[in-house]
Amino acid sequence: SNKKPLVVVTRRLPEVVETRMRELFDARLNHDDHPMSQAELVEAVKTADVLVPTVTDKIDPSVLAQAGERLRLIANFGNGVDNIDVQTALSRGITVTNTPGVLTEDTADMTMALILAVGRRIAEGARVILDETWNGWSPTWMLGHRITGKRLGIVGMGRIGQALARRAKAFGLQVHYHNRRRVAAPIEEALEATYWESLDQMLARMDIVSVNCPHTPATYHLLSARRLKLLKPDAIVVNTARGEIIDETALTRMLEAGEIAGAGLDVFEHEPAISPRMLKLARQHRVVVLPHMGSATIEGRVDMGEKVIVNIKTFMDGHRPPDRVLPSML
Ligand code: 8YV
Repeated sequence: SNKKPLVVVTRRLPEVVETRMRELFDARLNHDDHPMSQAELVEAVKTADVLVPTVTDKIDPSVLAQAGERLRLIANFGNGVDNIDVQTALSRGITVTNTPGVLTEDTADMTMALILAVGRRIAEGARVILDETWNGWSPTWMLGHRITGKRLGIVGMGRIGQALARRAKAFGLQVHYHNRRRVAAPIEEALEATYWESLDQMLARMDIVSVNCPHTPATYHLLSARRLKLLKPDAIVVNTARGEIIDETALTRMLEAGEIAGAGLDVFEHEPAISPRMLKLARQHRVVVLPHMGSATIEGRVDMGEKVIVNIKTFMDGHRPPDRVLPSML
Protein backbone atom coordinates (compact mmCIF):
# COMPACT_ATOMS: atom_id res chain seq x y z
CA SER A 1 0.00 0.00 0.00
CA ASN A 2 0.99 3.64 -0.29
CA LYS A 3 0.32 4.32 3.34
CA LYS A 4 3.49 5.05 5.27
CA PRO A 5 4.24 2.47 7.95
CA LEU A 6 4.02 3.52 11.58
CA VAL A 7 7.57 3.13 12.83
CA VAL A 8 8.13 3.45 16.58
CA VAL A 9 11.72 4.26 17.52
CA THR A 10 12.51 3.76 21.20
CA ARG A 11 15.58 6.01 21.60
CA ARG A 12 16.99 9.22 20.14
CA LEU A 13 19.03 8.50 17.01
CA PRO A 14 21.45 10.78 15.14
CA GLU A 15 19.68 13.80 13.64
CA VAL A 16 20.23 12.75 10.00
CA VAL A 17 18.74 9.35 10.72
CA GLU A 18 15.66 10.81 12.41
CA THR A 19 15.16 13.29 9.55
CA ARG A 20 15.31 10.53 6.95
CA MET A 21 12.91 8.40 8.98
CA ARG A 22 10.43 11.28 9.17
CA GLU A 23 10.57 11.64 5.38
CA LEU A 24 10.09 7.95 4.65
CA PHE A 25 7.83 6.73 7.43
CA ASP A 26 5.14 7.76 9.84
CA ALA A 27 7.93 7.87 12.41
CA ARG A 28 7.13 8.08 16.11
CA LEU A 29 10.38 9.37 17.51
CA ASN A 30 11.08 9.42 21.20
CA HIS A 31 12.20 12.90 22.17
CA ASP A 32 12.68 12.13 25.81
CA ASP A 33 15.63 9.77 25.49
CA HIS A 34 15.44 7.06 28.13
CA PRO A 35 15.38 3.26 28.21
CA MET A 36 11.75 2.33 27.64
CA SER A 37 9.76 0.80 30.46
CA GLN A 38 7.87 -2.45 29.94
CA ALA A 39 4.61 -0.44 29.78
CA GLU A 40 6.01 1.87 27.09
CA LEU A 41 7.25 -1.10 25.07
CA VAL A 42 3.84 -2.79 25.30
CA GLU A 43 2.21 0.43 24.12
CA ALA A 44 4.69 0.55 21.21
CA VAL A 45 4.17 -3.02 20.01
CA LYS A 46 0.38 -2.62 20.26
CA THR A 47 0.31 0.24 17.76
CA ALA A 48 3.38 -0.02 15.53
CA ASP A 49 3.88 -1.63 12.14
CA VAL A 50 7.60 -1.57 12.79
CA LEU A 51 9.46 -1.33 16.08
CA VAL A 52 13.04 -0.02 16.23
CA PRO A 53 14.48 -1.02 19.62
CA THR A 54 18.01 -0.86 20.99
CA VAL A 55 20.03 -2.88 23.46
CA THR A 56 18.23 -1.14 26.35
CA ASP A 57 14.78 -2.41 25.32
CA LYS A 58 13.86 -5.91 26.48
CA ILE A 59 11.49 -7.32 23.87
CA ASP A 60 10.65 -10.45 25.85
CA PRO A 61 7.76 -12.92 25.43
CA SER A 62 5.50 -10.93 27.76
CA VAL A 63 5.93 -7.82 25.60
CA LEU A 64 5.53 -9.80 22.37
CA ALA A 65 2.37 -11.46 23.71
CA GLN A 66 0.70 -8.04 23.58
CA ALA A 67 1.89 -7.17 20.07
CA GLY A 68 -0.85 -5.96 17.75
CA GLU A 69 -1.77 -7.58 14.44
CA ARG A 70 0.02 -4.74 12.66
CA LEU A 71 3.47 -5.45 14.05
CA ARG A 72 5.35 -7.23 11.26
CA LEU A 73 8.96 -6.11 11.73
CA ILE A 74 11.38 -5.50 14.58
CA ALA A 75 14.32 -3.63 13.04
CA ASN A 76 16.89 -3.64 15.84
CA PHE A 77 19.25 -0.67 16.05
CA GLY A 78 22.24 -2.82 16.91
CA ASN A 79 24.00 -5.97 15.89
CA GLY A 80 23.39 -8.11 18.96
CA VAL A 81 19.76 -9.23 19.19
CA ASP A 82 19.86 -10.70 22.69
CA ASN A 83 17.54 -7.89 23.78
CA ILE A 84 14.82 -9.56 21.67
CA ASP A 85 13.24 -12.97 22.14
CA VAL A 86 13.77 -13.70 18.44
CA GLN A 87 12.33 -17.23 18.67
CA THR A 88 9.00 -15.89 19.97
CA ALA A 89 8.97 -13.03 17.46
CA LEU A 90 9.54 -15.39 14.53
CA SER A 91 6.89 -17.81 15.78
CA ARG A 92 4.43 -14.90 15.74
CA GLY A 93 5.37 -14.15 12.13
CA ILE A 94 7.36 -11.05 13.02
CA THR A 95 10.54 -10.50 11.00
CA VAL A 96 13.64 -9.41 12.94
CA THR A 97 16.61 -7.53 11.44
CA ASN A 98 19.87 -6.18 12.91
CA THR A 99 22.75 -3.95 11.76
CA PRO A 100 25.77 -6.15 11.01
CA GLY A 101 28.96 -4.98 9.35
CA VAL A 102 28.87 -1.27 10.09
CA LEU A 103 30.20 -1.47 13.65
CA THR A 104 32.85 -4.12 13.01
CA GLU A 105 35.89 -1.88 12.73
CA ASP A 106 34.86 0.45 15.57
CA THR A 107 34.29 -2.44 17.96
CA ALA A 108 37.58 -4.06 16.97
CA ASP A 109 39.32 -0.71 17.59
CA MET A 110 37.82 -0.52 21.07
CA THR A 111 38.86 -4.10 21.80
CA MET A 112 42.43 -3.33 20.79
CA ALA A 113 42.26 -0.15 22.86
CA LEU A 114 41.26 -2.17 25.93
CA ILE A 115 44.08 -4.64 25.35
CA LEU A 116 46.54 -1.75 25.19
CA ALA A 117 44.93 0.06 28.14
CA VAL A 118 45.16 -2.98 30.41
CA GLY A 119 48.60 -4.04 29.19
CA ARG A 120 50.15 -0.57 29.37
CA ARG A 121 48.17 0.85 32.33
CA ILE A 122 46.79 3.74 30.29
CA ALA A 123 43.73 4.52 32.43
CA GLU A 124 45.81 4.28 35.60
CA GLY A 125 48.42 6.65 34.21
CA ALA A 126 45.79 9.17 33.16
CA ARG A 127 44.37 9.06 36.69
CA VAL A 128 47.76 9.89 38.23
CA ILE A 129 47.83 13.11 36.21
CA LEU A 130 44.22 14.02 37.02
CA ASP A 131 44.72 13.24 40.71
CA GLU A 132 47.87 15.44 40.62
CA THR A 133 49.90 12.73 42.32
CA TRP A 134 52.67 12.39 39.72
CA ASN A 135 56.04 12.78 41.38
CA GLY A 136 58.07 12.41 38.20
CA TRP A 137 59.58 9.73 36.06
CA SER A 138 61.22 6.63 37.49
CA PRO A 139 62.84 3.63 35.76
CA THR A 140 60.76 1.15 37.73
CA TRP A 141 57.45 2.94 38.01
CA MET A 142 54.21 2.34 36.05
CA LEU A 143 55.57 -0.67 34.23
CA GLY A 144 53.06 -2.57 32.17
CA HIS A 145 53.47 -5.64 30.06
CA ARG A 146 54.72 -5.83 26.48
CA ILE A 147 51.98 -6.44 23.92
CA THR A 148 54.22 -7.58 21.04
CA GLY A 149 54.79 -11.33 20.96
CA LYS A 150 51.96 -12.23 23.33
CA ARG A 151 49.33 -14.82 22.50
CA LEU A 152 45.83 -13.51 21.86
CA GLY A 153 42.93 -16.00 21.94
CA ILE A 154 39.82 -14.71 20.18
CA VAL A 155 36.57 -16.36 21.26
CA GLY A 156 34.28 -15.97 18.26
CA MET A 157 35.88 -15.41 14.85
CA GLY A 158 33.10 -13.55 13.06
CA ARG A 159 33.37 -10.11 11.53
CA ILE A 160 34.57 -8.40 14.71
CA GLY A 161 36.90 -11.26 15.68
CA GLN A 162 38.54 -11.11 12.26
CA ALA A 163 38.85 -7.31 12.38
CA LEU A 164 40.51 -7.69 15.78
CA ALA A 165 42.83 -10.38 14.38
CA ARG A 166 44.00 -8.01 11.62
CA ARG A 167 44.83 -5.34 14.20
CA ALA A 168 46.44 -7.84 16.56
CA LYS A 169 48.67 -9.15 13.78
CA ALA A 170 49.87 -5.61 13.08
CA PHE A 171 50.72 -5.24 16.79
CA GLY A 172 52.83 -8.38 16.65
CA LEU A 173 50.47 -10.52 18.67
CA GLN A 174 50.20 -14.24 17.91
CA VAL A 175 46.59 -14.80 16.91
CA HIS A 176 44.66 -17.85 18.10
CA TYR A 177 40.92 -18.42 17.92
CA HIS A 178 38.06 -20.64 18.87
CA ASN A 179 34.85 -20.67 16.88
CA ARG A 180 31.97 -23.10 16.36
CA ARG A 181 33.29 -23.63 12.87
CA ARG A 182 36.80 -23.19 11.58
CA VAL A 183 36.99 -20.18 9.25
CA ALA A 184 37.88 -20.64 5.57
CA ALA A 185 41.54 -21.53 4.98
CA PRO A 186 42.43 -18.37 2.98
CA ILE A 187 41.09 -16.14 5.79
CA GLU A 188 42.91 -18.17 8.43
CA GLU A 189 46.12 -17.95 6.42
CA ALA A 190 45.83 -14.21 5.83
CA LEU A 191 45.34 -13.65 9.56
CA GLU A 192 48.05 -16.19 10.45
CA ALA A 193 45.52 -17.42 12.98
CA THR A 194 45.71 -20.76 14.79
CA TYR A 195 42.42 -22.59 15.23
CA TRP A 196 41.56 -24.34 18.48
CA GLU A 197 38.67 -26.76 18.29
CA SER A 198 38.78 -26.96 22.09
CA LEU A 199 38.06 -23.68 23.86
CA ASP A 200 39.38 -25.17 27.11
CA GLN A 201 42.74 -26.02 25.56
CA MET A 202 43.07 -22.60 23.99
CA LEU A 203 42.23 -20.76 27.21
CA ALA A 204 44.97 -22.55 29.12
CA ARG A 205 47.64 -21.21 26.78
CA MET A 206 46.69 -17.58 26.11
CA ASP A 207 48.13 -14.33 27.51
CA ILE A 208 45.10 -12.34 26.39
CA VAL A 209 41.58 -13.65 25.80
CA SER A 210 39.05 -11.53 23.92
CA VAL A 211 35.34 -12.32 23.78
CA ASN A 212 33.89 -11.49 20.36
CA CYS A 213 30.92 -13.83 19.97
CA PRO A 214 27.21 -13.05 20.20
CA HIS A 215 25.26 -13.65 23.40
CA THR A 216 22.93 -16.58 22.79
CA PRO A 217 21.64 -19.37 25.05
CA ALA A 218 24.69 -21.35 23.86
CA THR A 219 27.20 -18.66 24.88
CA TYR A 220 25.65 -17.57 28.19
CA HIS A 221 28.51 -17.91 30.74
CA LEU A 222 30.67 -19.51 28.06
CA LEU A 223 33.56 -18.24 30.16
CA SER A 224 32.25 -20.00 33.26
CA ALA A 225 34.00 -20.24 36.62
CA ARG A 226 35.43 -23.58 35.52
CA ARG A 227 36.79 -22.21 32.25
CA LEU A 228 38.17 -19.03 33.85
CA LYS A 229 40.19 -21.27 36.15
CA LEU A 230 41.93 -22.71 33.09
CA LEU A 231 43.51 -19.32 32.35
CA LYS A 232 47.11 -18.64 33.27
CA PRO A 233 47.35 -16.40 36.35
CA ASP A 234 49.11 -13.75 34.25
CA ALA A 235 46.37 -13.72 31.60
CA ILE A 236 44.03 -10.82 30.92
CA VAL A 237 40.43 -10.99 29.71
CA VAL A 238 38.81 -8.46 27.38
CA ASN A 239 35.09 -8.22 26.58
CA THR A 240 33.43 -5.91 24.05
CA ALA A 241 30.63 -8.37 23.23
CA ARG A 242 28.10 -8.95 26.01
CA GLY A 243 28.56 -9.18 29.76
CA GLU A 244 26.48 -12.35 29.99
CA ILE A 245 29.11 -14.35 28.09
CA ILE A 246 31.42 -14.22 31.12
CA ASP A 247 30.46 -15.30 34.65
CA GLU A 248 31.17 -11.83 36.05
CA THR A 249 30.96 -12.93 39.68
CA ALA A 250 33.58 -15.61 39.06
CA LEU A 251 35.76 -13.18 37.11
CA THR A 252 35.52 -10.62 39.91
CA ARG A 253 36.48 -13.21 42.52
CA MET A 254 39.48 -14.36 40.48
CA LEU A 255 40.68 -10.80 39.83
CA GLU A 256 40.45 -10.09 43.56
CA ALA A 257 42.43 -13.23 44.33
CA GLY A 258 45.04 -12.44 41.68
CA GLU A 259 44.20 -15.64 39.83
CA ILE A 260 43.64 -13.58 36.66
CA ALA A 261 45.97 -10.63 36.11
CA GLY A 262 43.62 -8.12 34.53
CA ALA A 263 40.51 -7.32 32.57
CA GLY A 264 39.26 -4.79 30.04
CA LEU A 265 35.49 -4.69 30.06
CA ASP A 266 33.14 -2.61 27.91
CA VAL A 267 30.06 -4.68 28.79
CA PHE A 268 28.59 -6.08 32.01
CA GLU A 269 26.05 -8.65 33.09
CA HIS A 270 23.71 -6.11 34.67
CA GLU A 271 24.61 -2.88 32.92
CA PRO A 272 24.46 -0.04 33.63
CA ALA A 273 25.02 -1.46 37.14
CA ILE A 274 28.65 -2.23 38.01
CA SER A 275 29.22 -4.13 41.23
CA PRO A 276 31.08 -2.29 44.02
CA ARG A 277 33.67 -5.07 43.92
CA MET A 278 34.34 -4.52 40.21
CA LEU A 279 34.53 -0.78 40.84
CA LYS A 280 37.09 -1.34 43.57
CA LEU A 281 39.15 -3.50 41.20
CA ALA A 282 38.99 -0.79 38.54
CA ARG A 283 40.32 1.74 41.05
CA GLN A 284 43.30 -0.50 41.67
CA HIS A 285 45.25 -1.63 38.65
CA ARG A 286 44.95 -3.72 35.52
CA VAL A 287 41.17 -3.51 35.38
CA VAL A 288 39.79 -1.05 32.84
CA VAL A 289 36.04 -0.58 32.59
CA LEU A 290 34.11 1.34 29.93
CA PRO A 291 30.38 2.12 29.62
CA HIS A 292 29.41 0.03 26.53
CA MET A 293 31.22 2.25 24.02
CA GLY A 294 32.36 -0.36 21.49
CA SER A 295 30.31 0.94 18.57
CA ALA A 296 30.04 4.50 19.86
CA THR A 297 31.27 6.57 16.91
CA ILE A 298 29.22 9.21 15.10
CA GLU A 299 29.91 7.50 11.77
CA GLY A 300 28.95 4.10 13.15
CA ARG A 301 25.67 5.25 14.65
CA VAL A 302 24.69 7.00 11.39
CA ASP A 303 25.56 3.85 9.42
CA MET A 304 23.52 1.75 11.87
CA GLY A 305 20.56 4.08 11.37
CA GLU A 306 20.89 3.82 7.60
CA LYS A 307 20.93 0.01 7.87
CA VAL A 308 17.74 0.14 9.94
CA ILE A 309 16.12 2.35 7.28
CA VAL A 310 17.13 0.05 4.42
CA ASN A 311 15.80 -2.96 6.30
CA ILE A 312 12.45 -1.25 6.92
CA LYS A 313 12.14 0.08 3.36
CA THR A 314 13.03 -3.23 1.76
CA PHE A 315 10.59 -5.08 3.99
CA MET A 316 7.80 -2.57 3.31
CA ASP A 317 8.43 -2.86 -0.44
CA GLY A 318 7.63 -6.56 -0.07
CA HIS A 319 11.16 -7.85 -0.37
CA ARG A 320 13.44 -9.77 1.95
CA PRO A 321 15.35 -7.27 4.11
CA PRO A 322 19.16 -7.59 3.85
CA ASP A 323 19.81 -8.17 7.54
CA ARG A 324 17.19 -10.70 8.50
CA VAL A 325 17.96 -12.61 11.72
CA LEU A 326 17.56 -16.32 11.09
CA PRO A 327 16.98 -19.07 13.67
CA SER A 328 20.35 -20.59 12.66
CA MET A 329 22.06 -17.45 14.00
CA LEU A 330 20.69 -17.94 17.52
C1 8YV B 1 25.09 -0.75 20.70
C2 8YV B 1 25.91 -3.16 20.35
O1 8YV B 1 25.68 -0.23 21.83
O2 8YV B 1 25.26 -3.56 18.14
C3 8YV B 1 25.46 -4.03 19.25
O3 8YV B 1 25.30 -5.24 19.47
O4 8YV B 1 26.18 -3.59 21.41
C4 8YV B 1 26.07 -1.69 20.11
O5 8YV B 1 26.18 -1.38 18.76
C5 8YV B 1 23.73 -1.20 21.01
O6 8YV B 1 23.57 -2.55 21.09
C6 8YV B 1 22.72 -0.67 20.07
O7 8YV B 1 21.44 -1.14 20.38
